[in-house]
Amino acid sequence: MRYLTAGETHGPQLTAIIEGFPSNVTIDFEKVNFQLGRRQKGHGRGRRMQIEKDTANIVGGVRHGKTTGAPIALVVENNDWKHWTSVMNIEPIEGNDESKRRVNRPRPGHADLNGGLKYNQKDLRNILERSSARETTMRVATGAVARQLLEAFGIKIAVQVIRIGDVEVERQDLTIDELIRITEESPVRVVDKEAEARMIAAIDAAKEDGDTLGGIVECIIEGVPVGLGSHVQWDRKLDGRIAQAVLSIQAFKGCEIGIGFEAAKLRGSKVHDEIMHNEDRGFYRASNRAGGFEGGMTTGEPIVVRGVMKPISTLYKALQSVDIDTKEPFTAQVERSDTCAVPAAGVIMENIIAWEVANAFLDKFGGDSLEEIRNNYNSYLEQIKSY
Ligand code: EPS
Repeated sequence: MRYLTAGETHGPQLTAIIEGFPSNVTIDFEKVNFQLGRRQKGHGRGRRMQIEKDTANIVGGVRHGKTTGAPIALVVENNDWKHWTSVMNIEPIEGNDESKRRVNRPRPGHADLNGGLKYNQKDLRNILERSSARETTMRVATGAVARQLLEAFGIKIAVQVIRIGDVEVERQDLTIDELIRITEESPVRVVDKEAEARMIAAIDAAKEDGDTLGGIVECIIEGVPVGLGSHVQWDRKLDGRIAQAVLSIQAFKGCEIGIGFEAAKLRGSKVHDEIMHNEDRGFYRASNRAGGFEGGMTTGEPIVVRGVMKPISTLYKALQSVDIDTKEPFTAQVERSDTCAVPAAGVIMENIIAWEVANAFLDKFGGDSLEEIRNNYNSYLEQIKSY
């Protein structure tokens, strides 16, 4: 299974095509739109989110509510397009730099300068329009389709923000259902009310100063069977695939699985999870510091992944840059943006991980239809039971 996305942040629409999705999976359109709505939320978002009301239009591959096995085509319209029809016109237009909203002062931390040099573009708008995190809309939409396959097998996914700037949440012992319910009600997607208030204050203070804030998000997936991914080849290791997907999210700079970087400080006896067995559960681990992976394969314990998002690089208090025409020092061009998109980034990470897990699920259980996959899945569970 694979997908591609296309479209610019201020263009008419965003598009995605999913190839290789099995047939007979019920697709609930509201669930796709629910995920898109979650991605738009969060304290710290800018004015653009008041313009957009993202809803996906499925224009291929689904008939009478079920997938047919054909490529699934998804489209999300940009409401903001109506303000950009001339600037983003596909036909040549007359006008000066100002009317074309040409960008010639690259913003540090963005793709602007590298992209301009690489693609030989003297208007950096041609880079920023595609590098914009607006593209994550389609990554959430494709993940929201893929997670409906996982849901058919009882797999549950949750995400929580665990840090924004220097504010960290106090950990609580919650079930995945409680985690989903509580974070959904929080404007910064946390379970700790005290940290929530401090995070909101930190975002407001950064906004006041024309600055931005990053953070850490944590995703948990429960109900995944043992043996997704494989140790036999580097690009079949599912933890590695997840890390690649996480680091491909705009502004993500780090990814940890399980206790992650903490493992460097501890002895092996405090890192590895002891193996247990009982009649009910079969094989299981006494702890889950490995975050659900050993040898690039799922252990059957919950998958735990953290991602680090850097502060958004579009600053109202612009940083030092160089004009690409004159080569003179200038402050970077100021573009409208968000102060903090960490809560939204959590939703993005959750859905892109859902995609990776669904992909590994299909690698393992194969099949072109849901029925064929279910047969393979059930017979594998039988095999595991009698191992
Ligand atoms: C973004 C800049 C802002 C964000 C955008 C990502 O957009 P604009 O330039 O139109 O104000 O709002 O995020 C989204 C539009 C979105 O849907 O998440 C950027 O430069 O990456």
